[in-house]
Amino acid sequence: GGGDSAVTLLDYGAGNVQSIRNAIRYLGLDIKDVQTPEDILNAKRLIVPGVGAFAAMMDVLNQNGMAEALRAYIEKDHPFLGICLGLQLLFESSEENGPVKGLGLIPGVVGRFDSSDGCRVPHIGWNALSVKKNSVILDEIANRHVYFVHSYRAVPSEENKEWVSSTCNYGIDFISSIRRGNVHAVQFHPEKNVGLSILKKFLLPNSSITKKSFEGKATKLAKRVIACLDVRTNDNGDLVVTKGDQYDVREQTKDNEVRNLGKPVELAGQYYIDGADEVSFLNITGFRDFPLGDLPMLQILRYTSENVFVPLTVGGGIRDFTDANGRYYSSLEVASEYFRSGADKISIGSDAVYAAEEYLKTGVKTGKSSLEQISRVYGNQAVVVSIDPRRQYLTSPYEVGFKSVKVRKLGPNGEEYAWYQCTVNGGREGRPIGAYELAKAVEELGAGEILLNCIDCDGQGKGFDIDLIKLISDAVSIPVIASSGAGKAEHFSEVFSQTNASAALAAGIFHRKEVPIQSVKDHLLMKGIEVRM
Ligand code: 1PR
Repeated sequence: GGGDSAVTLLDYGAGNVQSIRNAIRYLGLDIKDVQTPEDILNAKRLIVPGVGAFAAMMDVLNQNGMAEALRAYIEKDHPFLGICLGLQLLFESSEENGPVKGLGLIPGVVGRFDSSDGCRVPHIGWNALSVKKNSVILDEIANRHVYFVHSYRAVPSEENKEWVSSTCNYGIDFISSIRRGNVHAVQFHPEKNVGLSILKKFLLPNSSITKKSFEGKATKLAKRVIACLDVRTNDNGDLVVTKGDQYDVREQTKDNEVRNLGKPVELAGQYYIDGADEVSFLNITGFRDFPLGDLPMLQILRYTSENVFVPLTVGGGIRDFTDANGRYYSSLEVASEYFRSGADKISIGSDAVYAAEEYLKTGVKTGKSSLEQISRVYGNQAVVVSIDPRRQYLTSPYEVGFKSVKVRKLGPNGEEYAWYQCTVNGGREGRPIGAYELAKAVEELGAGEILLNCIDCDGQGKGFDIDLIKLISDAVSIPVIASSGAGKAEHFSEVFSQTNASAALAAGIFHRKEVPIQSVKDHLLMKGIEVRM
């Protein structure tokens, strides 16, 4: 709906655009969805977000004549804001599943980051901009961290430099925003946190922006501090935030009830205000009941994404499913429902273990696993694999055929080595595959990130499993999120200084209000570790 105060939004249907809608609404504006090429030509202000695969987006735009309309609209210098893929498609072409032709308005070819530059791919997290020319909409954020989540990027050249309004350094200097006249585009996600000021500047040019003073100038990719909410229904059917103690969520009381640490939407909203860089929901009984049947989980996501402007990840029960009436749902359908409800990323636990076991046995990528299906459509940066390993001590590293490490703390019988056995169904069943083998297999299969839990450390508050996190973060070139065991701020600086983790996640210390998120970030800043303030 919406009169001329409405913002025209081109939602081509395969990306997660919910967070943009929520941000525009948050700014008090209506949205008019593009239905036909004429809607583009008649737009007063046009936003083109894009998440996922370049080819998928260009296919849709070419089929329905919208690519032509976009070229015409932009050549008339009408107010335009492209986001993420919405910047990339302005270029000649992209190498992603390519080469695929873009709109060809800006000289240059979009290419993939090269992990040999010492950078993990995808580029996920909060990084710093180097502003090249006055771009009006960037004024507020010149020294702030903004959120990137992409594997491909355009690079500055003699031919396109007149367009470049900012670059970001990640192995190389790539184009983080362009501007010419009223045509703007950003590689990062303006709907996340400080980026909101970009939307405000673009949509409400005469609005006054509050200059917030803050400490610490953004200089490089920040380490992320993530708040995790394990949710499940308690015994009278309410969806509550719970927390395992080595994955056991039941209180040691006579009622043995499910631990109840609060309400999901409220807690998530509080963590956003407290400065969490991301929020994760794990539907820990998702493996039992069908997530789409589990409407409260989708409802939680819709409400949360309306007020939480940092990336949301949802996991639990994402796999193919046949419901009680024999209706089959592919994991892609399940994941799409989560994306439509506002998730930026989904995480897969048990189903990724089965896919990795199959792949290690056959060496064949069938393309049928949930991991492959979802990363093919939404891009691998939208797919996290959650690993639930249990430490298995060994007297010698050759006792089992799985990768083992020398452990810092000896085992109960003085064992010097351990391997990390993967489990499924929330730690209930051990599988014949190690965390090392799983991580490398799922990276091959298209995972964009690893959430690395540890059953032994979960809920103990004695620190992360440094041996495990070092083993895995050195084994893959995708980002690894350290998880399980955080008890104090020092545990975060320890894991970032002793391993190559890109992020650290905690649950209990935040739910029980023992350690404020801000105090973790102040501690990391004091230790010289880059964090987003
Ligand atoms: O197998 O695809 O249905 O996914 C299930 C998801 O739920 C997986 O991500 C799995 O890790 C998670 N999960 C299943 N059961 C439990 C449980 O606790 N009984 N949570 C569970 C696993 C990981 C985090 C926790 C960290 C840090 N816990 O929830 O935040 O361990 O906790 P701490 O900071 O309090 O130590 P699928």
